[in-house]
Amino acid sequence: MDLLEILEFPDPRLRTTAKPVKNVDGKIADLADQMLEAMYVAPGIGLAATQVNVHLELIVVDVTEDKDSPIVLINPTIINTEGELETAEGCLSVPGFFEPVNRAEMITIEAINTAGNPFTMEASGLLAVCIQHEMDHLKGKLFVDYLSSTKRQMIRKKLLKQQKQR
Ligand code: K2U
Ligand code: ZN
Repeated sequence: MDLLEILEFPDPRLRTTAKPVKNVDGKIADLADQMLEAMYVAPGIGLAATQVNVHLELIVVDVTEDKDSPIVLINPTIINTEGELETAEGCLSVPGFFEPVNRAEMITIEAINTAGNPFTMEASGLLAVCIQHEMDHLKGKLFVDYLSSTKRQMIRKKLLKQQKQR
């Protein structure tokens, strides 16, 4: 099966608010597998369904060096945050740009796994940053929204120019 296509800023579809997954079935599990494949190939360490133009609350992450620890989060909610951490963030939907963004250093998340079972997990450091970044995607939010309008417009203009040259 072909790789899922990743939408690029300023595609308006990236601004769509995802809907909760009502029924965790084989189709959702297959979509998660396809998203993991697209993420590893990109390469990236996270991907939200919004980025592949599927507007459901589903994200996949794998921040490990060996790329052998995928986490699938369905209908994720953050129930606790602690601390603050600034990291240079990139995004597969904003290729070639990395800018500092402040996020919570530690988060506690409730979600559902692909077996349909609810679970709670804690994440800190890069994993916490990645999950918060992906959860922003589900709200139609991009890391460029944390930048000045001047910087965001500069990135928008450069990406539009690149897209037109394809
Ligand atoms: O949502 C995405 O586009 C995936 C991001 C996730 C991410 C962004 C910022 C900070 C951590 C994770 C991509 O993986 S960005 C590319 C990348 C690759 C390796 C390490 C960090 C960022
Ligand atoms: Zn992103």
